[in-house]
Amino acid sequence: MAVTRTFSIIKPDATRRNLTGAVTKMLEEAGLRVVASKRIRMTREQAEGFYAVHKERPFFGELVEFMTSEPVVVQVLEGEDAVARNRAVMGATNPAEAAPGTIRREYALSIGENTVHGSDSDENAAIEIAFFFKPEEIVG
Ligand code: FUP
Repeated sequence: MAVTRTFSIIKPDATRRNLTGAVTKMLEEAGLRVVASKRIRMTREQAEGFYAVHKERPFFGELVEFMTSEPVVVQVLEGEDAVARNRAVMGATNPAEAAPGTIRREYALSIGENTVHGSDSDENAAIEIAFFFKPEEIVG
């Protein structure tokens, strides 16, 4: 297994409840290192661009509204097999299906307000990291 990077978002339902530290602690305990992090208020253009793959889905409008409703924390995470490691600690998209000990089981409110985003492949991780970070902002 190689050390790789993935992209994470701590979503508005978590920043609103002051859970940035609690979520980050679970990421760190899962063996991931935060090598870049910034708190931003996502613009509509950023949210629509980031989630363009879901444009035709019925929940797209709600998703964009939610992601722009409060600040988010965008992060680059590094670790052994980072994409899979992060997906494992995140848990299933729907918190009702998320395994015990996962972030979504612990903190997510619903399938929409589900606390964290994590890239689903190395290819998408690279695209998503470049969407929010300049290379010099990532310090491994
Ligand atoms: P995930 O990779 O687990 O974040 O899940 P998806 O890429 O399938 O979905 C991305 C985001 O769309 C979810 F985090 C929340 C939102 N979504 C809904 O609001 N309703 C759905 O039925 C599915 C996804």
